[in-house]
Amino acid sequence: MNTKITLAIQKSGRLNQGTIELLSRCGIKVSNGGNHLKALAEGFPMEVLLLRDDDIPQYVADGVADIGILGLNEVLEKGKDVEIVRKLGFSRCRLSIAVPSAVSYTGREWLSGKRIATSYPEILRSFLKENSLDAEIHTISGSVEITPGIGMADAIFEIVSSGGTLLSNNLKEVDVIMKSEAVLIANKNLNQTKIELLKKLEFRIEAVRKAQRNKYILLNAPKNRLNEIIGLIPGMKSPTILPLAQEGWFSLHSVVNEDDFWEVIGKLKDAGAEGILVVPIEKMVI
Ligand code: PRT
Ligand code: ZN
Repeated sequence: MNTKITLAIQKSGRLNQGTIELLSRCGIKVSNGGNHLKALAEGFPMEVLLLRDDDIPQYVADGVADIGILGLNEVLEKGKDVEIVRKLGFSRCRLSIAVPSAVSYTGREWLSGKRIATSYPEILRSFLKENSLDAEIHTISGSVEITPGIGMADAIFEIVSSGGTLLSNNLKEVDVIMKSEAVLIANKNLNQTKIELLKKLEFRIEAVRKAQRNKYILLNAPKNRLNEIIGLIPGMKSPTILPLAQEGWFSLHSVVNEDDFWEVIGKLKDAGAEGILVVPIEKMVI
């Protein structure tokens, strides 16, 4: 019986580096495979298929690959029958409507009767349907942003990340339709052995993601304000407190969530904390 799980990843492009990095943090080393379709993975019973991202949903739906990593936008566009297992937190972008800068976009009804260029016709189609809008969809693969400038479209529906491409084409983002990031997808009929392997992989990914979302914080606190300072740190359970050689001072260690980070740091300083050190966490299992 095959005791390996087959993972499909993008061969080259925007997702490739983030995917290889995530796997590496999970202790899985993937050789780049040269020109080959298959690559070997070390550190996990896994076989890796290197594909164009467009092909990954079909491979996973058919069971040629058991699982895959690609952008949520591509999964939704292809509409294949696969399970979206979890978000992975990299290759973040959004799919937006953009119009020429001079246009006054009054709201979604402005799109009625207009020509919209996109490389995501299916996502656009369902958005138009949901909003009862009737617009002409022009499907284009690549350089969608130039189409309004050459009179081919009135608006575009495209991936936006920094917004630089829109700006350099005299376009403005007027409506964010969906947010996307890399996701892990799976075939819906995995056997028990493969389900177990997927769970093991998810466990590793979760530990890496948690670590990425948190920082380890060390600081010195005067005894008379210790309780106040402890109260400011939403730690894992409770912070570690160690006495310093200097009388009346303690060293305090804890974990702070990325979202609360700057606010907490500011409050700690105001409460008399000194020598604050913030360090990245490699893995986190709680
Ligand atoms: O060859 P293959 O088919 O595998 O790759 P691809 O050319 O289809 O895709 P690729 O590698 O360009 O992108 C893969 C995935 O990365 C996408 O499906 C998204 O999920 C994600 N992603 C994240 C992006 C971007 N950011 C991005 N900025 N995909 C494309 N872009 C393009 C966008 O199309 C637009 O033209 O970058 C431009 C906008 O960028 P800003 O920064 O100027 O706004
Ligand atoms: Zn592609």
